[in-house]
Amino acid sequence: MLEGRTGIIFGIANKRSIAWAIAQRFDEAGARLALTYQNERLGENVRELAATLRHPPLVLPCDVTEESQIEAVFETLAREFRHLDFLIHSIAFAPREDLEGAFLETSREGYRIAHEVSVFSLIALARRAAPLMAERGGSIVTLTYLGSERVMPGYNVMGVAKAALESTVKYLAAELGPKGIRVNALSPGPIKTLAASGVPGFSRMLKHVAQTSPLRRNTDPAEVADAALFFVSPLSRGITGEILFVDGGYHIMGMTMAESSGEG
Ligand code: NAD
Ligand code: 0WE
Repeated sequence: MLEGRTGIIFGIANKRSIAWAIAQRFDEAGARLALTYQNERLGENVRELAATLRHPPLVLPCDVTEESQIEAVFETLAREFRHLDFLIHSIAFAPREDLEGAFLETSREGYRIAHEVSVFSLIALARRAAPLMAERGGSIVTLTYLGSERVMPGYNVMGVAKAALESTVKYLAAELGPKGIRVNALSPGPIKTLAASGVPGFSRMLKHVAQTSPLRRNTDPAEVADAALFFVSPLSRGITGEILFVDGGYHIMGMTMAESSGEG
């Protein structure tokens, strides 16, 4: 499905990363890939993972808070790929202190960092990707979470950042649509990744979703990867500015049967 297509994936930290599931799926589908890593500590992991793919990808450093690193990535892409068909943004960060305790105590710096890394980075990357996509069109996909529109205990400033991210998807989609570039978001249910490790109560959250979602199970990263493949393929050619839930239907529920019968 992606034979002859080129794209870049931001946000692989280790084998559990959602971005890694996407990279594997796209590699199987025949894409030519570039993968980026945040720092040299994670670069080691990413190079090892990259070596297991069928088509050897470009592997490049990119801390999205460093303008010079973003520049360098897109200079390499322009030189090596010429055209870019897709970009996957799978990056989020807020300082741990701001995800613990009271939302009311969110720090100015924590708020700034969460939005710079998790939201502004999408604008910065889309700006550089657009000229490389303009010739034959392209697809930009980011990862969001239900905590943008519903209050999830402890998600705090990340919820506010995801609300901004989803709005950013819509403004980018409106502006880039005339160039044939689509912009969409996937919204998975909770998945045990590095970004979820050490989140207090995460195991209970997984259990709750498995017990109450319509499909009665947790989200598999491979399901997110398949939906990402849909968004970068022509099957989704009529869709832009959309937030697609890949959460076993969890987000549609009001009250569950167990709760209404007093079991929950
Ligand atoms: P992950 O920790 O594997 O991925 C997060 C990535 O963000 C890491 O690769 C990390 O290196 C990168 N990152 C953080 N700061 C960066 C910076 N300054 N520059 C460059 N990269 C930076 O965790 P994940 O769960 O795969 O998260 C990927 C995306 O999926 C995030 O946007 C997250 O919000 C979203 N998401 C995760 C879940 C879940 O439950 N795991 C659910 C819904 C959405
Ligand atoms: O977006 C996320 C995780 C985002 C995240 C996680 C961390 C933990 C470690 C961003 N920054 C940090 N900073 C750290 O220092 N998810 C959707 C996964 C997640 O995180 C939660 C969740 C879910 C789901 C935090 C609280 C409640 C639910």
